[in-house]
Amino acid sequence: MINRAYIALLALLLLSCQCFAAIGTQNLRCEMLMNPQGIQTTSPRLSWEITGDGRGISQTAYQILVASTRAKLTANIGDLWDSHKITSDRSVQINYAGKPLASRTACYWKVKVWTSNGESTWSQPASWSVGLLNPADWKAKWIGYDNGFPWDSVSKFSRLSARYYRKQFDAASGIKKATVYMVGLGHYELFINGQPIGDQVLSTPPTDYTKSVIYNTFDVTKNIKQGTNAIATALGNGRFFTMRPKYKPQKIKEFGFPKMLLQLELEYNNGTKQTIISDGSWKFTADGPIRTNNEYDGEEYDATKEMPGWNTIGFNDAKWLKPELVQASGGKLVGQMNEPIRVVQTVKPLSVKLVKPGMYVMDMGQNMVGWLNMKVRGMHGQKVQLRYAETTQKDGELYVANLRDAKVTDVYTLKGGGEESWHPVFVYHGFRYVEIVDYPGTPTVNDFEGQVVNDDLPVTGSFETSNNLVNKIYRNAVWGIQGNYKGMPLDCPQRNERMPWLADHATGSYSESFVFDNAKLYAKWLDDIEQAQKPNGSIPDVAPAYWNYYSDNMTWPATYLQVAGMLYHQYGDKEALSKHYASMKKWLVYMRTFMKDYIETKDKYGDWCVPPESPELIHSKDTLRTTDGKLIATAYYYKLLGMMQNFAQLLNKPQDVKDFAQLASKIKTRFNQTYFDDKTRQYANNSVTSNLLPLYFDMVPETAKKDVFKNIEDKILVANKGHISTGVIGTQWLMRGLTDRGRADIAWRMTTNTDYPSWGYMVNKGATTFWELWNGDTANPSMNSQNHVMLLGDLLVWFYENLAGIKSDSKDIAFKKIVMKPEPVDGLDFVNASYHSIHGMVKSSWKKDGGRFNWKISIPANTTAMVYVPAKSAAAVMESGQKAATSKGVKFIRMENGRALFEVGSGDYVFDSIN
Ligand code: RAM
Repeated sequence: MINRAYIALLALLLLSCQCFAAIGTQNLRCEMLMNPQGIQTTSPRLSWEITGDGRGISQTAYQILVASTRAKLTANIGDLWDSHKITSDRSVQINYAGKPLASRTACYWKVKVWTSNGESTWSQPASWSVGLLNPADWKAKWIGYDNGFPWDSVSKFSRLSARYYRKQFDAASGIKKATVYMVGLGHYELFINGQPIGDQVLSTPPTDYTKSVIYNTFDVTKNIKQGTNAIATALGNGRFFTMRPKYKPQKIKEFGFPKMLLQLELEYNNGTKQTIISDGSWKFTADGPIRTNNEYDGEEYDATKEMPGWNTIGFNDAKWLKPELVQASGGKLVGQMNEPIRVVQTVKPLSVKLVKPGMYVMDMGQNMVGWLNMKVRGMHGQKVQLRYAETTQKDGELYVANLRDAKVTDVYTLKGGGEESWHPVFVYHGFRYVEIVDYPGTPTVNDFEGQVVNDDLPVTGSFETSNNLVNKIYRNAVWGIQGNYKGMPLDCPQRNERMPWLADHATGSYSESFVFDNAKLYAKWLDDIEQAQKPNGSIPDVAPAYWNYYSDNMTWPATYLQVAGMLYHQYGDKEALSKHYASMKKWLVYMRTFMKDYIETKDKYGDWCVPPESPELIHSKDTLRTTDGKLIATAYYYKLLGMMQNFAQLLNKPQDVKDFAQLASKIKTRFNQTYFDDKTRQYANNSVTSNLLPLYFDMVPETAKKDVFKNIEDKILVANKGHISTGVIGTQWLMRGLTDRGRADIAWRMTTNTDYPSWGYMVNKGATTFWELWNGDTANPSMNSQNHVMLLGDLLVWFYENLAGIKSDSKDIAFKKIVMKPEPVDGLDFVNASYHSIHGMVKSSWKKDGGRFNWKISIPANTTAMVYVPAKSAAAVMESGQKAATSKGVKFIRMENGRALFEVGSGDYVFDSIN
């Protein structure tokens, strides 16, 4: 019997754009992704999530309807696409295959599925709209002003005031639809009739603006009224007018003065159309309240310069200037496909203390990224100064040495006459402490609110254990990860750098996917990286290449392949591979030119930031601690060839598979001849990284694997007394490398250390995020951020895949088949974790109960799981009170290394085993 009530379809997801519509019982944080506007593709991918009671629900067929109006969809008319019933178990990443989509098309869609439990009803509808696909769709003109004003200065520490633009226009009655397409470089705020449009901040997203420029699309039907309207924008500098212009021009990319492009399209009920564009008829001024704004140095806002009503009708702009028609920056216009940056949460300060007359220091209790909203009362013209830092000095004053020459100072000038409330809009800060100077009266924690600003990504994971230190490490990691998302992943959010360094998020992107749905952010980053590739194939270390670093090493650019692989493995995003395959291959072919006799000679950073021998050092000088750069580069080349073979296979390129395999085999032979010492069974200097890379990348001869692993064990346990000794490279493979060979206990030991060097050491020293250096409390401040995520390595992957035991199968990717294999290491009593995969929610909660192992799991509909229950025998395992092997929907497969392996379909299970 078909019981429709028991199957609900959840989450219609347009993966290549941004749509999640929640249906059913679960409450995803997904509203913001619903109904994406102005996507830049004619073949969006559709995914849905099935939820239902009972076990073993699998999809047998689906039908998608896409309609051009809501009414048609309601009437079940798929005038754009009716897929009809398609026999398939695929429920994610289905390419739209209906009528060709033109610019501006609105699409409403829904899906129904047939499953092992019967047929579902139609899902709730969701929608998307197509952006402006052709350059000819744009009638608007770029406007700006390619100069500073007398109060501006263009120098190393530039001061450039915000520019304010406005225009009035008349609209007739009977507006059916109004859509505005907006680009403001670097940042913009947009208003219609005084109302802010959208809740995004720090938009336009950062790109290399000579390659691509992202526009936003807003439905503003409700904002336009019959009669006269005013449309207005404020433009800030962002990455466009760079933070250090005219300073080291060979290193820092400059784009020019802020500019904008705006097109407002009105559609009337009677079929007529009206378009309002940015052009020479606008007015502008730079003599408004934002006197300067600069990501490194801060924002200065003079409320005495406010222009009441400037963004509404009737404002007298007679003294304002005419903007110049300026050159486009050269980049292709593309609709935003990744989530916008928003204020995602608020933080109440812990304390404010007077440190010397007129100067207070406030503690937010958390190293956070965003800004401060301040309430203040005082006299006209009084100035309050806010300066931000991650730590304080002994005397309680700020410690700013590690921010290098970033001035990180906001200044607010009061207009007077009552309570004023303010926060900057075109800058953000990375800080825990704030110095408050010249605040009128006594500042209290109630006068300030921290606003956390980053890409607003759905949270995918939760992770909690019986070990408090591990929970703190996890918590700090989450703060670090989110704080470093700024439309691209950054290295750090506070000093005069804030650059999208590639290797910082190599395995990191994979770790982060367990915490946030980072699929679209990283798809965007792959585009950034591809756009940064030189014609000869070279890929930089920083992309977008705001800093001109094309050092041609292997490990930083390798991130390009690692991220593409992550998107495929975690989300089933095959487009990440197909779109970037040619560029990845080109890069590898280019790097081949630096190979001498199958050894890759190019390396720059080595195993960056290993724990140094003395506390003040940034980089170790001890050749026993560091790892030979060529060894690293060659091992990476080999590893990447393996990944490329896989990609080529998936994309049906058999000749490439062969070529890559042949080259890989030659590299392996030469690598072992060069670095492996048959007598000592060691690679190179026997550092953990030297042995780990070949072992984990499968380069070690079968007969030597045990011995090589023994060297790693000895190095960690004996020489390093259970401590970590790897840097940014080794740490990416370490925890999994140990666990795969049966030594999760060593990984656990390193995780729970609290003395130097360890993650726990950072926590114990009061860190609330992660440090750039293992010795971040003592090292030279010239490179010592307190909020870097690169030393996390594969720790979070290990938390989820190994401690919780939630992992996608490597062939049946994207959690279509799930490998549930926890490591109940000694010292850990329970883990409660969940991961919202693209197929649905996976849960794993295990606890040790006397001699019993109790494990609750949830497997989403339309997936299966291989479940490894720690047990002496299959007979010792119960499931929901039954013998597991005969329990409904549970199939015993075999015993494997002290675990009983079962196969299950979707549903909730409770396993109990007696050990
Ligand atoms: C530092 C960056 C980054 C790292 C590079 C090599 O300056 O902060 O973390 O990737 O160096």
